[in-house]
Amino acid sequence: MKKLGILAGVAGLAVTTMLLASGARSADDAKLEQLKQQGFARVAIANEPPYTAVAADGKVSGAAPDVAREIFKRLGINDIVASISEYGAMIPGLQAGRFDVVTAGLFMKPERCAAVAYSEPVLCDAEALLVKKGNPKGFKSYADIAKDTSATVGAPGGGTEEKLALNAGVPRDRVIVVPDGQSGLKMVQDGRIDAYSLPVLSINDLVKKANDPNLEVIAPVQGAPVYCDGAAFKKGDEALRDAYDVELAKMKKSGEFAKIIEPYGFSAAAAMSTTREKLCSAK
Ligand code: 6CS
Repeated sequence: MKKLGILAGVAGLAVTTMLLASGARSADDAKLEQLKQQGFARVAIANEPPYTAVAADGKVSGAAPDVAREIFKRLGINDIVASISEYGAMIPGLQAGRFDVVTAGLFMKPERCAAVAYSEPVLCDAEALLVKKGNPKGFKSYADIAKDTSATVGAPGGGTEEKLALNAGVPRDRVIVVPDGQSGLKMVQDGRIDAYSLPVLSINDLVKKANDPNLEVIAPVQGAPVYCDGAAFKKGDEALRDAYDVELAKMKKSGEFAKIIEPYGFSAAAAMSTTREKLCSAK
């Protein structure tokens, strides 16, 4: 056993030597140095405006990637390359090394905080329900949907709204996994689901673009908390996350953070009024 220990020690020394030779101040900075050499950070997004959006020409925008792009530039990483992922697949993809960071409006919740290394808060929002005009079933909360044994609600797979509906008592077979906003909108329009749930700004963006007078937005969903996301890094990449937080704090202080997110409808004050610690310990 002693021999194995000596071998591991020698290997570790070799890796650290190589990293320090590459310019990393310590083994901790290895990820930052790796991304600098890579020239871009691989980000996971959902393509859910205004959080994240991919145009027909492939251009990535949205409040979350725009903040990330600016911060990574300040860290010497010139660009971001985005992959679209279902919310439920983002954390496993991050842990498997498919992405370097999730910048998608992935809301901070204790179970997620245990699985990733979140930055400080970036985008905050309440929850909403998209229903037919007149809200025929009178939904104000997920509990209302649970009580109506014929009611169905659509939500992103592995997303917060799916969890909120299930926790409110909506049976699994009445919580319909919907792949994206356009599908959710169509399913409500066609009467295939009674409600579609996303954060308020996402639902409002869908409704504005749909221009359909037969739709109504119930917001905020009663009893659902206001959530905030952060950039989500892999456990072990805390040095990179900390470097990201230093730049995020500077941008919050200078007003540049507000300049990026507020045109999308987000409140800089909301993100600055809370912390990762509070959000990750919320009951
Ligand atoms: O964090 C989540 O799970 C939720 N966040 C956004 C921005 N949209 C839906 C998703 O369920």
